[in-house]
Amino acid sequence: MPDTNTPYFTGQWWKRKDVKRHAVLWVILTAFIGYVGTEVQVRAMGAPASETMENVINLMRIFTWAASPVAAFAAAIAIGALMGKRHYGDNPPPESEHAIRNSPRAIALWIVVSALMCLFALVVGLIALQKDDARLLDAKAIHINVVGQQWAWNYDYPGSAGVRSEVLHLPVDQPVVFHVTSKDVKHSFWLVQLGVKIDANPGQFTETSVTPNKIGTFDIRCAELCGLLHAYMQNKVIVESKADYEAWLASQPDTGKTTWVEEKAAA
Ligand SMILES: [Cu+2]
Repeated sequence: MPDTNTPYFTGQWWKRKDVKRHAVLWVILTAFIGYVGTEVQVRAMGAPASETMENVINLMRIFTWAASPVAAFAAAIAIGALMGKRHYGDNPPPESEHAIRNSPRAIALWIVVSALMCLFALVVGLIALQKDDARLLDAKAIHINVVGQQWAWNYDYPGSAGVRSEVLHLPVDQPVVFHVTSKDVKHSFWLVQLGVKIDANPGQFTETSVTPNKIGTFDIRCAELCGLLHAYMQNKVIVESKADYEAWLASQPDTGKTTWVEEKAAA
């Protein structure tokens, strides 16, 4: 017969040793998962070069810190169970019928908290998406065609009568709309520090936009496994002053090429 004076039976579950152990683990793991999921990742991606990327980082911080207690709770139970006293036998230990498991209050709290967290993520996410869509309609934006192929990106510039480059040039503080497609398989166009990533699908155009706000050289990568040399499908974007951008555009040979899509339509 178990001792019914222990916290297992008096309803004072918070006094239980294993509950305390799990609580400590929970706090430590929340901090660890939150920190790795935000600061370590943010640092690996480099300083943001657009407001879009600043928003991405903010969203990442909010979502990760909101989710890390949940992930940490499951991890704390898994790790805590390994650390605790083992129970051997065919039947559950007598103390397994405890207050939390059968408490309607605990179950209701858990359901309400998770539902609120899902709702929060949905609303914040929809607001962020809506901001991106608004930029696509900016009348001042310049439009650049982006074509992915195994294993490089090509850019066609507007109003340039056929300037095509492999390194992307952009004027600073100027909204840009990218029309992205692929010549062969699926790729994903990723401007790392500008916070833009969108699929490049063959036979289809996807649109995305950004306003770079920092002069410098930033990374472009393919973010969709697209074949043998996928890992090498990376290049640079040079964000420069409007004058430098226009000088560069004027210095490029006029290939007379139309955009790849127009080429295909003409063939
Ligand atoms: Cu790829």
